[in-house]
Amino acid sequence: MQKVDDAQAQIEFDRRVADEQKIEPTDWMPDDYRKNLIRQMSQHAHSEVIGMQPEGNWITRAPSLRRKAILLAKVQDEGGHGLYLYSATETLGITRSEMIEALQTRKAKYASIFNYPTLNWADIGAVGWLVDGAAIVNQIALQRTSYGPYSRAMIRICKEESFHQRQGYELIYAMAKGSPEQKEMAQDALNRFWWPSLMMFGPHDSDSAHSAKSMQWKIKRETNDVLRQRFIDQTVPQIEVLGLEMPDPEIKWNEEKGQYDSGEINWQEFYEVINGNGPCNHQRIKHHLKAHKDGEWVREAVRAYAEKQQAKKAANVA
Ligand code: FAQ
Repeated sequence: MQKVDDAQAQIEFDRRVADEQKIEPTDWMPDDYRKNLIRQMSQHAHSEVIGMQPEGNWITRAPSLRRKAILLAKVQDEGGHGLYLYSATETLGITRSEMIEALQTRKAKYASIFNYPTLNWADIGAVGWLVDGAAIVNQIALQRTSYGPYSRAMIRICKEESFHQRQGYELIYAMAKGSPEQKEMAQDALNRFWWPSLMMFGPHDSDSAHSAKSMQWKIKRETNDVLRQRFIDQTVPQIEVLGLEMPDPEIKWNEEKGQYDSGEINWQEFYEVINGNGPCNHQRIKHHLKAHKDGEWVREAVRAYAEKQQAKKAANVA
């Protein structure tokens, strides 16, 4: 009997996905759809939270009050994105603490880019311009994802990410048009962040384990390679405006395709980083563990307050 119900529910689910209707938390969904969403959304949330570290590192060293205020606001936004995304993922039946445990025990991944260091102030411009720029290209597509809470979170997040991208570009522009030393720093930041930014889109479509299913279920709306190419095509003219050299000598306009050709990513480096062996993987998790431990008193206070409120409510009822 259960089987027949599931078969009918599956037909209804497929019809709604085909019709561009959103799937909501209380709707029936295939187990693998739920699992895949939990994997992608929780990893996305972890990326936002771990992503605060490379920039947070520069808040105390920002060169002016204006830059410090902008950076503080941006890093705070990233924390907020993590919180929306953890909440949206909880609607699928997993708890926040289960997700955090998966991150801290390295069962769950987070975006490879955050395992690279931010060595100087120009890197903060490169993070906003390139990393947020790449994140937006991916997240605009995800505004149309089939899961309602994820799609709605993406709409809000994209609005904030465009401020992040603009502030990064404005920062790198000031450096690229500044003194020869500043221009050199901007070029160096571009050279170091270019390839890791391209890696954010994931492996080539032919090597992407989850893409086929995720595209069928409309969890993902465009493939890794399509989004990566879109990012290259929109960023190359920005490099030209900055007057910087291309970070990849193979970048060349292809008239026939109407897009830029470019060199091949070092996939060995990508897999090293996502498997825990990038330059900062150890440092990022160590820092997260410490911050989590330091915050235990806050969680304890919240629990104690909730218990007190509960007891008050029970006493009033009695
Ligand atoms: N890093 O089969 P696929 C941001 C893993 S937010 C690490 O192609 P999928 C904001 C993948 O998880 C940035 N791991 O996977 C900000 C899978 O491993 P698994 C985060 C990666 O899911 C800015 C395996 O490789 N954005 O930056 C990466 O279909 C500045 C096979 O790959 C999102 O998370 C990678 N780059 O496609 C914050 C967007 N690529 O799970 C602070 C949502 C692949 O089986 C400062 N996510 N892997 O162990 C997505 O769109 C997708 O998950 C992809 C990967 C496109 C990232």
